[in-house]
Amino acid sequence: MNLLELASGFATEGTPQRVEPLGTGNVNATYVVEVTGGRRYVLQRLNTAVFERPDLVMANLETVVRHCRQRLAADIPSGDRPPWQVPTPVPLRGGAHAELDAPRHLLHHGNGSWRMITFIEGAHSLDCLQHSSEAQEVGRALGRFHALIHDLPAAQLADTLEGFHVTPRYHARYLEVLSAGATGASAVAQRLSDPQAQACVAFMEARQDLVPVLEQAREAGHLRLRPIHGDPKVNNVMLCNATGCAVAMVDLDTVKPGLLHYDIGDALRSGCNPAGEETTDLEAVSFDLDLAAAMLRGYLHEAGAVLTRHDIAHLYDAVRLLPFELGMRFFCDHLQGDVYFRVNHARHNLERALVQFRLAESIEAQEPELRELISMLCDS
Ligand code: GN1
Ligand code: MG
Repeated sequence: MNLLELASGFATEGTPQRVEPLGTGNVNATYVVEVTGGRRYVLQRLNTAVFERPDLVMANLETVVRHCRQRLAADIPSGDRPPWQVPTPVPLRGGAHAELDAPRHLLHHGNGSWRMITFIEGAHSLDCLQHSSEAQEVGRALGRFHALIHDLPAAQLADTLEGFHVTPRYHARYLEVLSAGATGASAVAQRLSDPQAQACVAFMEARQDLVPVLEQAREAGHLRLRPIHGDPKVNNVMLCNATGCAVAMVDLDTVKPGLLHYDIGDALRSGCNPAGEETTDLEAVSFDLDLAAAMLRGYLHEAGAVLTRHDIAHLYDAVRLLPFELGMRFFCDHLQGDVYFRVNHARHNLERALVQFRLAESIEAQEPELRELISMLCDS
């Protein structure tokens, strides 16, 4: 079955005419489908090596979308901004092509699980930010999203990605892979012999104390779990073409209880490195304090009231930890032979890891300024 045939399994308003790859997601394969009449939709093949239960992913998505829609319906519209939009799953067309036990939004074909989601029209996303105005909107988007989902009951969501953002778990896995590579002539050992891989190993070894900072604060009762987006990287924020205002957050597969710090750290690590996470020019990688200030300002404008004294005290740690964690995830995946993140070439995940570690270093080099910025913004 080709992509157009797959697309026609869903109840679109019009007949699918064209399918093209969309975006730069590292996990699912994503396409945009145009139907007669001009409407567009997002078609995705879920990566079942990552999301082992696509049925539960779709059930969660339905729950999150329903909750956001109810909240938005009760909201007083703010006249000066375009309305907030929610990407919504499209049901299967009369059950066509679906296996009998498939949920109403999932099309099983071969060993793939496909779903369709509405396209946010009149908006675009950015892979890298250049201007403070963009960063402020990304911050507002995350704050708005947190405000929308803050009362989503955890019991309504299945945990479809256990251990997501729990840094000590990634670290434990990394240490296992590392020790597997310490002996013999395995593929892991061979990858570890590369000088850039050795630099990654040394970088992480020097920062072992960083690994448990957030989880320890959670265990001590200083930070508590709340519903989060989980993957708020900058290109998951849709900005209105006409006004530049944030109008949606997409990629809602990882919404579940977590620490707000995972989200805030992830938005800052992805948005405040103007070179972007796919650059191969390590010298160009740095953490931009002006972008960070604008993003935090935007976030606080929408959601500042929910941050406690302890939350604020751990913001710097979060901003430093998230690029470190992602670098470790990329590097570990490189050592294991790229089983999680989609890659274009054999060193791709190693290169991505080096970018994140360089970013973490840039954050460390600006620690006093960043701490000062956080306290200035949060105390005002
Ligand atoms: C993955 O699929 P995508 O590209 O939106 C990953 C995030 C990483 C991101 C880095 C479920 O997100 O955690 O931050 O790559 N998503 C998952 O680009 O692991
Ligand atoms: Mg994602």
